[in-house]
Amino acid sequence: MIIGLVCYPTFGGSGVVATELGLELAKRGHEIHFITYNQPVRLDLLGNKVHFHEVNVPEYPLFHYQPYELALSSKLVDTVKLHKIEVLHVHYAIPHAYAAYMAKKMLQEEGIHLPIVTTLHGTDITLVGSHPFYKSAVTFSINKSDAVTAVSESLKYDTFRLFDIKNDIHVITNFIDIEKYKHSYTDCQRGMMAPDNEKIITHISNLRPVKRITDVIKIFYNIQKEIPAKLMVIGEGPDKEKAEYLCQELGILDKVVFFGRSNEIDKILCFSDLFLLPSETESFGLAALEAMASGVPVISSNTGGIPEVNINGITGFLSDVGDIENMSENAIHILSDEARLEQFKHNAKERSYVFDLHNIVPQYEKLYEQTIAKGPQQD
Ligand code: GMT
Repeated sequence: MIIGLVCYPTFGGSGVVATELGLELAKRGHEIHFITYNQPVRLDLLGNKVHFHEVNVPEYPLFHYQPYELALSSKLVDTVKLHKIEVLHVHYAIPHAYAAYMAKKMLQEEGIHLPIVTTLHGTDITLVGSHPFYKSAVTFSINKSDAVTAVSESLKYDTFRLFDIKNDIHVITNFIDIEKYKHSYTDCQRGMMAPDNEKIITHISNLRPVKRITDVIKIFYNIQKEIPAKLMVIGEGPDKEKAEYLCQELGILDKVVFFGRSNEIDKILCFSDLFLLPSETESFGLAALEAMASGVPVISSNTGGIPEVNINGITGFLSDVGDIENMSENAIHILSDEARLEQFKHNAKERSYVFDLHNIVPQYEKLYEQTIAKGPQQD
């Protein structure tokens, strides 16, 4: 198939999922066209099966806001015509599903049918999308998509709860490439980060308020009072400074490493003992799954799709959002006994196999085939 993929090209989970999906689809023989405003961060392998088309939005003094949707829908029309794209898969509803529908209508005028698959990722539904400013347009574009997927049962449920949706929603979960995580622990160069007696705790996110980064710091503060430990924080975002100030206030700045954005997530997870994800809401928690695939147990909040990934008492623990004490106790419980820690690490890795891309990517292929086969629908 010739497949167009629209996503955010940043470090966010939805962009990562779209990029890994495109790369795997290309390996499986499909021709992939990424259409977005920058080359996606994990897309370092352009070739005869993987192409990137940049959406440009030139500055113009009259525009207070640059009309990205307009530029995107125009670029979609041109790219679909030029490369004979058979199906367009958009990741994150806002504004991608809306721009895709506009492109579809423009192409229809020229007798070209463009089936659209929309994947809902999280805040496009739970935080941003359901805001009254966007809700009508998001509802419209989900209902106008030829197929809709959500990355967890929880997100599917939230979509029906928050919007008036007439379409089916298929749950196709996020995935990881298990092969990438088959490293041996001796390769990890753990000694560079911490002495052997210290445990390494990790948090990866875009450090936005929804991630509750100050909870991460407070949980770590409680842990290091009981167990020698270091905290690795990976990512950039609006709450980073707040986190740094809190570390200073608590006197633990020397025990916390802020890495910024990193393309070396696998290496950092390789030497981690525990992953913290105390988010306010999380439709899936791809970062937690990546940690588990590296054999790192997860201390998380019991919210959204996280319990579909992290199994309480097996691969880590789940606590109520904001229950720092419970999360700290659970972390200390896992870390304080070597045999127990090893068991949790083993369980986390085993659990991650369920989400291997070889189980998940064929579900997208099947959905594309079905959507193309349906042909144009009455609109
Ligand atoms: O909604 C966001 O935070 C952005 C989005 C992204 O682009 O990173 O994250 C969401 O999509 C990820 C990939 O499907 C999920 O793993 C994250 O759980 C989800 N984030 C939230 O629901 C907060």
